[in-house]
Order: sequence, then C-alpha cells, then structure tokens
Amino acid sequence: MAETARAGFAALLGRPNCGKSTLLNRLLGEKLAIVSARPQTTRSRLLGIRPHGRAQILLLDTPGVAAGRRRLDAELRRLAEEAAAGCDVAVLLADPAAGWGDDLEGWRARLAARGKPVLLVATKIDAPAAARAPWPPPGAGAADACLRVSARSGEGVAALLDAIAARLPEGGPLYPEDQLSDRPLRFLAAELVREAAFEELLQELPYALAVDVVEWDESRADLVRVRADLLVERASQRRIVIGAGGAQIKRIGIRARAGLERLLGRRVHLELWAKLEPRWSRSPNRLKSLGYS
Ligand SMILES: Nc1nc2c(ncn2[C@@H]2O[C@H](COP(=O)(O)OP(=O)(O)OP(=O)(O)O)[C@@H](O)[C@H]2O)c(=O)[nH]1
Ligand SMILES: [Mg+2]
Repeated sequence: MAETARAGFAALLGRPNCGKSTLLNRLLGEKLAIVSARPQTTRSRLLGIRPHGRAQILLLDTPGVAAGRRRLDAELRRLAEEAAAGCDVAVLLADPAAGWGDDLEGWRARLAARGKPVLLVATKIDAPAAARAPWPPPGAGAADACLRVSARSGEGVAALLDAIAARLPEGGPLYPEDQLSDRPLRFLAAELVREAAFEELLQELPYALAVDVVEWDESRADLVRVRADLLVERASQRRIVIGAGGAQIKRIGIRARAGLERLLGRRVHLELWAKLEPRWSRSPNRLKSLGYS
C-alpha cells in the first residue's frame, strides 16, 4: 500500500538553550537557524521545510520560553505560544541533564489539553550527563511518544522525523517542494551576523544587540554587497562592539562574511556599523521591522 501524503506544522518547543535550533538545522540537513552557547538566541518563529517520504514536515523553531519582564521577553513568549497553538504536532524538547520541572510539565499538559500529539524528546544524548538521565523524566505526564536524539551525532533523528510525519494531517504539500524556509535571505543574513557577534563577544555580549541589514546589492553576478547595523542601546555597549581600534567589529565582520558566503554561494562584501539606538528592544515597530515579531 502506498504511503499516505501528509503535510503540517511541527513546533520545536522548550527552554532556552535546550538545543531547538541545532536540532532544526540537523533535521533539515542545512544551517538555517543560528545557534549559540547562550540562552535566548532565537528571537523569531523560523520555518524550515523538510520533505520526508511522502510527507512535508513544516518545522517551526521557536524562542526558548523563559521568564523575564522586558518587552522582548514578552514578545518571545508570545511567538512560542503562537507556534504551539498553531501546530499539528508539538515536539517538546528538554535536555535530560537539566531536569524536568513545572514549566515543562505545564507546557506538556496544556498541549495535551488542546488535543495536540505531544512528542517528548530528550536532546544532547551524546553528552554523558544526558545519556545517563532517565527518559521519560520522572514527573512527566503521558505523551504520545518519548524519543531521544542528539543533534550533534544525528542519533535518533531519523526516528524523530518518522514520528512527526506519522502524526501530520493527510494532504498534499503546503509549500513548493524545493523551498527551505519562508524567510527571505536578507533576514537569514542578519541572523548570521548576529550569530557572529554572539560568538565573538561571548560574555561581553549585550542582551539588546540586534542586526539590521540596511543595504543589499546583488547588481553584480559574482558579488553581494551587504551593509548592516549592529544596534545597541548604550554608548558603553557600542564601544564594546567596536573594540580597541575597531578590532572587535572587524573580527565579527570576518566571521559573519564567511557564514554569508556559505549561505549565498557567492563572494560577499560586508560592511558593519555599530549604531546606538537606545530603545530598539522596547519599540513594537522596531521589533517588527527587525523580524522579531
Ligand atoms: N553536546 C550537544 N550539544 C548540543 C546539541 N544540540 C545543541 N547543543 C548545544 O547547546 C547550545 C544551545 O543550542 P541552541 O540550538 O542554540 O539551543 P536553543 O534551544 O535553540 O536555544 P534558544 O534559541 O536560546 O532558545 C549550543 O551551545 C549547542 O552547541 C547536541 O545534540 N549535543
Ligand atoms: Mg534557538
């Protein structure tokens, strides 16, 4: 019997830093989402499109859900709630080494109450602490399935795709079959610059750092010219981003350019400016224009 055609949305949900974006990239086999060792890296609902057998899996990466009273925190929670409400399958991820808790159990129960199939997925099982911890975790209520994956090694990833696909509604593809995401390249480019800044600035990174691509010129076939502003909210942060003699922003630029050239498959000329914009993270319009809402 022929496999049934299926298509639908699977939301990747969980605490900050549990490995959602890394897993999205692994499930897609492409680097779409940015990843960092710091929590609260993802700031938007990012769609990745994954054909799997006769199914089209529409994977939604979401911001990790954390408390926090800033406008950006509230916006990030809203994005995750929205993805959870709109999905056909909920993939609730947790690093078993970090333990289960009321927050995750609350999510599980709410998703189940809405009638969503819930997959409880242990992440980072290549790490000894995660590999040793019991799964499903003590304290977790019933789920449709419990799986264990490592985005790093790829273990469990094929089984996860099968488990998601089997629970999607029947129907033909919802997006063109060769499409990878619904986000424009310009947005993905801004994200790569932000990732480079995360990696270069480490502990010095301001919470409120954003990237705004202000120029995008593809008029030459062999070269893309990109100009982007690194937005910060304080003069002191601007100095950190620039670094002594401009050394820091130069390092960010070199790292970002390498990522952009991989993304675009062309040479890239990248110009970065550190710009003071005191209230960007509190402005609903700005959050929108930056693609964060
Ligand atoms: N060992 C190991 N580390 C992982 C794995 N997946 C992710 N990580 C690491 O965990 C950290 C967080 O990964 P992200 O994918 O950015 O986590 P996230 O859940 O998207 O985080 P937010 O966007 O902040 O909510 C990074 O340092 C990753 O390299 C994995 O399978 N194994
Ligand atoms: Mg993320």
